[in-house]
Amino acid sequence: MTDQALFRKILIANRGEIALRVLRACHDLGVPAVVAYSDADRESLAVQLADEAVCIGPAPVSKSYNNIPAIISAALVTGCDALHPGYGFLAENAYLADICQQVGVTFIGPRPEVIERMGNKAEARRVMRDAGVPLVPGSDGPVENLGAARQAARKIGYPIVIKAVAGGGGRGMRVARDDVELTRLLPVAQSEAESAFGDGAVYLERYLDRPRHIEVQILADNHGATLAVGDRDCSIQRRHQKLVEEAPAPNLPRRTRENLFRAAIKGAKAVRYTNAGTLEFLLDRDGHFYFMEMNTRIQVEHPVTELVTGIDLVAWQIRIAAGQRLTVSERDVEPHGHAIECRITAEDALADFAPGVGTVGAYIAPGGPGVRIDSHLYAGYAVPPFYDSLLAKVIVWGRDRDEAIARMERTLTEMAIVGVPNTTAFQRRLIGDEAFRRADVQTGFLIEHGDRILADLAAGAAARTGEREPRQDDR
Ligand code: MV4
Repeated sequence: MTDQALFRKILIANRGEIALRVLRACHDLGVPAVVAYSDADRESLAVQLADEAVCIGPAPVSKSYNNIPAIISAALVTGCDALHPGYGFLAENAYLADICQQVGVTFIGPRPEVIERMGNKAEARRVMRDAGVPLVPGSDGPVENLGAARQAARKIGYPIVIKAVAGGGGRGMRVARDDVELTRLLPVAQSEAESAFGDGAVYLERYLDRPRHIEVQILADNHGATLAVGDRDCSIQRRHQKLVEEAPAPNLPRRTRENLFRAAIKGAKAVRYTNAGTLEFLLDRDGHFYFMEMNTRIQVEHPVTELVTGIDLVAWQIRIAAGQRLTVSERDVEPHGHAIECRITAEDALADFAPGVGTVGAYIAPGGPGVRIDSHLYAGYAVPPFYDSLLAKVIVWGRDRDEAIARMERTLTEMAIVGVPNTTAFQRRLIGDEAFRRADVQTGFLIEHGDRILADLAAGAAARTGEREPRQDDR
């Protein structure tokens, strides 16, 4: 199977592990790639492994990775005919996708109108509702003032959650249990939304009690084919940052999964979605699921879906953008076994996850059967202080969930990152916790089990400090 006539050259407008992930897909497809980098990333692994690299500006993101003119210029001067935005930064910026179109560079993602529509969370709800996708009961569109909010809240039923129309990912969320709290929190949520997103509009939803976060990966080509590739459980989060993701979602009844996939395909078709995308759902304790939002990019956790389906999602993003037809069908993506991803960040779990920086002294990347490490680390790499704290994604595959957990424990035990505080030991404890083992994964996981996991981690650290050589302490 050859991939002719994909692109002449692709600009990778991102950094860190995802720049490397996209670069690897380009190389697997035989397409040369240019990595756009900031001053702070001159020494990055993606730059070192790229066919070409181009500096797009100083370290602050507003001057480099979020700088649309700099990125468009970089694509044009290097002769790129396509651009991959990765995740974060400008990945869901409809304006970038639009300018790309205007200057003849293919944006590897959905059309600008689709990015725009799904970026407005109230509009996304409306589209999905009209398509017959189940939604959390909520306001029809934004609530304009307190009177409208109180009226909507009474109809929805307390507790309710106030969410930013321009938000997503839980930022700026506020929960109100009654009229009094709503009255107090509505202006707080509005002004927060205004300062965070430049848009103070908010909408209301019924607040579900400790739901699971389940998402469905979609691939859709430019010829009308739409495929639900698989589901992931991403319930284990801390301050709306995902920590652990797995595929397929454990203990999901077959009928529920079928209905989820059907709803996701219906939703994606309703917006004439193209390329890779994800529909996020909440699953309540009665097994009902509700659409929450749609992400119009490749996601951090995409590898767990790749490991259980054998599909290269990033390669498919590129092929689809080049106009190729999806040649995989429902049968090809039947999940095989179980995959788990642990995000390793430069944070000190025992100091309330304080972010850290530093230079990686030594780095031991694990391997062996069923192990995949997506990381831009190397010994001697200086972690810049300007960007997000993701250091590595440790992804394992097993024939079943228990085997995947055992492999994850083994892998995190092998892993060593010296010189930068990191969450490897914390993740090792989390994965080993009995609540995780019995698949008690829901969005209250860390609230319910975090103290025990952290106490266990602290006890382990103290025991080792009392021991011989400080061998594992700074792992
Ligand atoms: C909710 C919810 C309960 N009810 N919406 C947080 C992340 C963002 N994508 C939406 N989030 C939530 N929305 C309603 N109507 C609970 C959360 C939530 C959550 C969701 C997924 C994973 C972890 C979470 C932790 C706290 C709250």
